[in-house]
Amino acid sequence: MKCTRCKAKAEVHLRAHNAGFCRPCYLEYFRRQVERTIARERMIGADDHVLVAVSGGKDSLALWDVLVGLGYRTTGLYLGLGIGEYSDRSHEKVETFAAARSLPLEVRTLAEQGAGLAVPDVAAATRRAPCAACGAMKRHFFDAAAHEGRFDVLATGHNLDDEAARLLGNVLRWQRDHLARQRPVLEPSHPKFVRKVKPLYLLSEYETAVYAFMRGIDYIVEECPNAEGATQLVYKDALDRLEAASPGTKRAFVKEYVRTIRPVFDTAAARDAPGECEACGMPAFGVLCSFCSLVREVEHKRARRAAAGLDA
Ligand code: Q46
Ligand code: ZN
Repeated sequence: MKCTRCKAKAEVHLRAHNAGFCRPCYLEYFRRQVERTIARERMIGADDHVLVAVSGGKDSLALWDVLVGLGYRTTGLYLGLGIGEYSDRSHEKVETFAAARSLPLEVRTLAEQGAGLAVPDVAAATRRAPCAACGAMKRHFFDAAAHEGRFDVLATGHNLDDEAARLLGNVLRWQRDHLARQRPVLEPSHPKFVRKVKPLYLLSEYETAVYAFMRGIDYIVEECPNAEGATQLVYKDALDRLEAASPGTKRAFVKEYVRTIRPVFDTAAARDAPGECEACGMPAFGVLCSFCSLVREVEHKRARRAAAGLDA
């Protein structure tokens, strides 16, 4: 196959776009896609300072790399989740990436926030699925870091496969609140929130993997050990089959949702503006934000175990 742009020998074939690219044209294609998405959705202003949440995986590091290439002012944010060797290795990848490019990086760890706050401990203490506990904690720390550092935008590396799987899950249960909030740009609903954007939401996992490979980005290939049990993978698998039978399905599913269907849910999203968490001061819909509720639950469990003489 030949490169669709320059007719050289193609190195990558994108069935969804019925196109092939040589290496230089692919990198250009990828950057242009991100650039156009940012412009079309008004994600990032020219003077904005962007906090990029990086996990050490291909998507977030590819995103950081593209944003830097497009000339945005960025700082990386790595949150250590305390998930054994996986967290140690992902931390290493992020540090190496930032150091090699002299990019500013902020590192926070759940362990330094208090005893028993690593993801596996919180999941065990609160009997939640690890990803549910992890999701609530990540959201809290990303929001808090963006607010404290006075950033304008928080960018995450969610790709097309993530968004399609999430959309399918929300549609299967008709979760109107979740559907209303599933958008590539989430404007702040409180002064302590910043705009949240997903510039890769129309680029597939395969496309970001190819970009990361071609750019020589050393990312963590292994998945988080908790990902295996996640329902999202079942949805991803179902969507992969649909995509194989009909290339372009995932992109149409997500793109048309955002363009034509999601606005229907705007009224569903119009809930009261959040108040502030009594414990940490970040926006919350109840007395406590969901992170501080989790922390309370963990503390209660620890206190009960200590009282029963189960802990040292
Ligand atoms: S890190 Fe956290 Fe993911 Fe691991 S525990 Fe689940 S949500 S799978 S992106
Ligand atoms: Zn709180």
